[in-house]
Amino acid sequence: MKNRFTKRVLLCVFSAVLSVHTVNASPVVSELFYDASGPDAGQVFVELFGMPGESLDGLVLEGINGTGGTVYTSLNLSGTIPADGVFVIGDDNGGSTSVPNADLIADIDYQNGPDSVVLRNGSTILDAVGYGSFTGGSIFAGEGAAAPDPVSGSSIARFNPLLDGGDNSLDFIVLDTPTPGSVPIVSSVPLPAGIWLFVSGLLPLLSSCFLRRGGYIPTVA
Ligand SMILES: [Ca+2]
Ligand SMILES: [Ca+2]
Ligand SMILES: [Ca+2]
Repeated sequence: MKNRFTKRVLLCVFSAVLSVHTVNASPVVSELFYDASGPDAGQVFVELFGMPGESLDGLVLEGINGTGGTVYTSLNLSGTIPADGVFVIGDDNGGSTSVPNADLIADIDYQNGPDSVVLRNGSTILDAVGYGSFTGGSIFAGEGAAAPDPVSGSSIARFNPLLDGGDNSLDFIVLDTPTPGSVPIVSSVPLPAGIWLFVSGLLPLLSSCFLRRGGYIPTVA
C-alpha cells in the first residue's frame, strides 16, 4: 500500500513538472493599462512577467482590433527580463514616457476595448488578453472570456503572475491603482523567480493529488 502511494505521489510530481513547464515556460502579460483618466499618451503600459535573464528578442506584442480582428499595432520586443522578473513597456509620448519603471519605451497606446493584446513568438501565441465589453460583432482574440472591464484610470492585472489558467475572466482582476513594475507575491520576495514559477505551479497540482486521497493539502504563502 505504501509503495502504491509513493508511486502515485511520484507520478503526480512528474505530471506536475510537465504541466508547469507547459504553462509557465514563457513570459505572460501580468498587467495591462490601456485607458488612463484623460489623455492616454505616455500613460499606457504593458507589464510582462517571466524568467529573469530571459531574452525578449524575437517576441512580438500585437494589438488586435475588436472590430474586424486585424492587427492594428505591432511591437518587436527587445531586451531581457530583469532580475525581479518584471518587464514594463511604457507608451512613448514624444520620446519619453510617464510610466514609472519602464524598461522599454514604445508606441503602445492600445485601443480602449473591446480589443485584445497578444504576445507571440512567430506563429506561437505565448499569451493573449482580451479586454472590454465584447458584443456579438466583436472579435475576441484573448483566452477563455474577456478580462474584467475597468473604468478609466484602472488597470487589469493577473492576480497571480505565476499562473496562467487560460481564461482572462478568471486570471485577471481590476486594480484601481495601476502598479507598473511590481506584481503580487514576488514583489517582496527576492528571486530566483524560476523557483517560484516551479513551486507555485507545482503545489496546486500536488494538492489535487492529495485531495483525491482525502489527505493533507499544502498551501502557498
Ligand atoms: Ca488607449
Ligand atoms: Ca483615456
Ligand atoms: Ca504590476
